[in-house]
Amino acid sequence: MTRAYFSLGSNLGDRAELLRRGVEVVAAGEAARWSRVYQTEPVGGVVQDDFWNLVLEVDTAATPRELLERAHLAEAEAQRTRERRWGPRTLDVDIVWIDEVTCDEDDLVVPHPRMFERNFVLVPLRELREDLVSEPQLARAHGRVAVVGTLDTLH
Ligand code: PH2
Ligand code: MG
Ligand code: MG
Repeated sequence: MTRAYFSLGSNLGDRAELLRRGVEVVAAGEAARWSRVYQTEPVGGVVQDDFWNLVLEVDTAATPRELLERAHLAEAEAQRTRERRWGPRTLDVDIVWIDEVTCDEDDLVVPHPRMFERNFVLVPLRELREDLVSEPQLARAHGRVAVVGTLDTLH
């Protein structure tokens, strides 16, 4: 068993519903908890609507590759199309951290190589795991983020 952390983001369609369904698919019945939902400034230079982002924690018996498959399944179910890198999307699911695990493969790099640059990852992650994100790391990260509510109450 290990503990894995996913960043989920949406800026196209019914963001609350897409995030709720994404959490369900990625958790796949395993014990899970998740941060509040944040409205976040798009990172990456493409002009687009703000995202809603959260971080999901799953206590899992799955391998990193099985977790990546779950992430892809959740994105496919959200009918995500990949028109452009860093552009608008119905649902993006990235593995950001797995306790005691590092991976360096073409399609799976853990910890996520850009997580420490991004407030939309660090701020919700810190809600769940203060020990993983230090004050100086937070101070160096970029992008406006603001709480919009909890997944259970948002529409
Ligand atoms: N995802 C990206 C690119 N930029 N910006 C925000 N605020 N939130 C995201 O989830 C996000 C992004 C690529 O996956
Ligand atoms: Mg991403
Ligand atoms: Mg992704």
